[in-house]
Amino acid sequence: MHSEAPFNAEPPLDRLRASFVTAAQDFYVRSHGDIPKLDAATHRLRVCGRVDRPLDLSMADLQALAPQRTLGAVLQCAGNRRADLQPVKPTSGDPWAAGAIGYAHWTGVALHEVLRAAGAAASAHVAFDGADQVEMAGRRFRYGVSIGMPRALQDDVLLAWAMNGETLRPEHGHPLRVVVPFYAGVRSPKWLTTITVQDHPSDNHMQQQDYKLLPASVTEATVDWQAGLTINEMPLNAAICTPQAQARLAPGATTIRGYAIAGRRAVARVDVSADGGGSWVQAALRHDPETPGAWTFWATTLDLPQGEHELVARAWDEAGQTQPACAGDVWNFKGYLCAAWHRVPVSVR
Ligand SMILES: Nc1nc2c(c(=O)[nH]1)N[C@H]1C(S)=C(S)[C@@H](COP(=O)(O)O)O[C@H]1N2
Ligand SMILES: [Mo]
Repeated sequence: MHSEAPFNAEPPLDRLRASFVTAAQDFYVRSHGDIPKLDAATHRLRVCGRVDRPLDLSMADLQALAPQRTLGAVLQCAGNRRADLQPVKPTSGDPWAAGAIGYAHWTGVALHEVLRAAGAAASAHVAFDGADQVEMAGRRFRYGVSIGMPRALQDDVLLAWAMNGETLRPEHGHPLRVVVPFYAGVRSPKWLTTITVQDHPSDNHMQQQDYKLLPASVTEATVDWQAGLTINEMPLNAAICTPQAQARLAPGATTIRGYAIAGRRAVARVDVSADGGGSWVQAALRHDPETPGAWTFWATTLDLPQGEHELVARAWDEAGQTQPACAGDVWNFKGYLCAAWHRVPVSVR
């Protein structure tokens, strides 16, 4: 647990790696304010802005509006693996290890069906509001973000009420959340109350002044948020889940296990090193070819002699791209998108 209020927690990595589908109770929670207590029986979803027919829907109305669909998708915080950046230089934000990620089956209706029912104009952006109040930068406001209309119209963007076949838990957005596969978790608002079709991105602090990628030279004091890259698609990444950092192992065969993710491309290869990247072996991969939004699990067994070792993992995607070697290459003061080689020191004796 990183903090109790707001509630922020991630599972131990061995537990995360134990199941291809992450159980709801093991799924990381990232919240910016208090978890609102909402009642599905009285909850309303408003669809407004540049639409011909503004909607004010109960959960039952929403469920009757379009066919229900279930899809598998990874959700990942842009701050996943931030802890690996902090030894380079401190950053703001909680020191997430590699557990601010999970894979679940989400059930709901496609956002584009709701936009069509409302007669959404050919506007550029779709903004979302959550029911939670966030306190940031000395202000108190409702959580809000937006995505571009082209992404909003794709089939895989869901308004979801269930996770792994069960009603959403309060901490994961009960009774309704957005799921935008491949995008950073921040664009998948929980406790959804309002969808606004508009010609500009959300002017909410969350969209304008947070979750942006800035160069290493920029600090909290000098930041020009408009110059930052809005974090949407998540980069190629891989993490070692077992053994865990600082593990003491017996000499001999040790199985190294982890996950890898390549966004819309497939993970083509995962290399594992027991000598800090001096030499590599290729791990066996487990994909779900039916589900582009799923992650890849990988494993390999290495013979580790006595001594101190730095285990390293790096993934390659179908385009032959791989990850940067050092956390220092990707450091930024907000601590986002740490996709450097994952390095795990272990001692064998
Ligand atoms: N309303 C609301 N939605 C939110 C957040 C939030 O604080 N409030 N946090 C976002 C962030 S940064 C992430 S990473 C994901 C986390 O989803 P989870 O807690 O279900 O894992 O929710 C996103 N949606
Ligand atoms: Mo996040």
